Amino acid sequence: MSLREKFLWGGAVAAHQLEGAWQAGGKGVSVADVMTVGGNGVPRRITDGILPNENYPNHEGIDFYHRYKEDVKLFAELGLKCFRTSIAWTRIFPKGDEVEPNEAGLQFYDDLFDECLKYGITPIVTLSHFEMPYFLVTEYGGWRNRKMIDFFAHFAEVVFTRYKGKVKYWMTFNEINNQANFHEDFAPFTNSGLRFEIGENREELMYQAAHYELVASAKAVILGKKINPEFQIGSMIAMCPIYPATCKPDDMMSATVAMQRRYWFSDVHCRGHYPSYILKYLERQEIHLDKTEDDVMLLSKGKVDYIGFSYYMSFAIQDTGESPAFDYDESKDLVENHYVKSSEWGWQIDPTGLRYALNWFNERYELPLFIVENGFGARDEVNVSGEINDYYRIEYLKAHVKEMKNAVEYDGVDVIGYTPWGIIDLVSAGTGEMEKRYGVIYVDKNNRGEGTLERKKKQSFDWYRKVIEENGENL
Ligand code: BGP
Repeated sequence: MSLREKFLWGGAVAAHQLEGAWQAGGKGVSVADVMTVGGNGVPRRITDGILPNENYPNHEGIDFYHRYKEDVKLFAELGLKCFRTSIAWTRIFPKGDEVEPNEAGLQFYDDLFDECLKYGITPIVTLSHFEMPYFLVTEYGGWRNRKMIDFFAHFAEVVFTRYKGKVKYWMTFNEINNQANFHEDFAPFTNSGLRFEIGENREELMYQAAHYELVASAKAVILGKKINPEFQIGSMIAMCPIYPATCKPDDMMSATVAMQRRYWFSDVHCRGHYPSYILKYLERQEIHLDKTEDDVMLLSKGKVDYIGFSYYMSFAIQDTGESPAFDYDESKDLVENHYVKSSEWGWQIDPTGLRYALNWFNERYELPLFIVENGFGARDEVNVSGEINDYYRIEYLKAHVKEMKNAVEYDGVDVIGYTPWGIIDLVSAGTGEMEKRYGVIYVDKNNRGEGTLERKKKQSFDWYRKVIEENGENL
């Protein structure tokens, strides 16, 4: 058995990481426009609106807003069947709580989707990819506030209605489960717009915000199906499988618990209710969620059609004995896996883990799976002949595509498509820098914001073009 005939080979990006034009066409300020720049292990934070420097990376991005025609043409040359992007909420609702949408913002995505469709490229759209209107953070406290559910549902309804004839595949929240790692600053600040006060119970807030987001996601699924029953609306989960560091039974159990703590989000998305182990955990932690009967009903009715997920790396865990039984502490218990290599940013490279992840989802939910992010972040060099020989990226992608095929051919997993991350170089979400590159298309711009923004094909461009042309047959 080989890949589906109409397998969706594509590329993925997110609005705030490449569009730039942060104030064009009536766009409002999003959290992504006012975050600190990280790098060197420093997490990014939402500021009080004060920006770190005038070359703030997301403000210009790679200027995709003005150059999308040139870029979509390159995607067509690459042979992409689909293109995953997100809609910047602030282009449609600059503040987030308005009733009437901003027409110029809606028109931009109409034009972008038309341009893709012109070349037979299917748009795949995420509603909330690590951003939200900054006004909703300052005025309402972000997703700590139940009102977000209605603001988000209204946003979803408006874009579903507008693009119902152009977009079929949707995802609600990018990497919704990333916030499970609430000890760190970056993840909770992005989709959720949470700014923690000193002394606040971060964990409690995370679970509450996540609950509202899950209800909002379910509500969007229900609305979307009414607007167009053909819609396929998926979840988007950050999947980094957590292995036991050894076969010691307590390591094994720690890995099971760690997986539960990170991946219960997909249980709610796919099964329509909270799993028992999270309910027990919340009880033990004395976390009482604001969860109404209506919420429970919405969750049960708004189940997703497919599971979109990102896969970059795997983790390993050992039982340190320090964390209370079955309440593992991610910051203490994760360890390095000596069987795999790491990228410069410490991301553990593990292609087999992709097959493992595909099987994990398949066994658990038996839903179609869509690998909507996978890729290798590196500092690419342009050589004296002006070429970019990113053989390491080809090696990474090839190994992962092979494992994806193994999951399809040997394990019978239903995979809809594969969209490598950052198909064109863009601003890194984790660091805010340009020089952690993923693209098969290079963009001339450095961390200081200097460069011509010229696009150049890397060696991986031709490699990926051939993979698509042959539907992954000869890797
Ligand atoms: C995922 C995000 C993307 C993206 C990618 C790579 O978590 O969905 O937005 O940026 O990771 O991460 P980074 O940019 O930090 O290298």
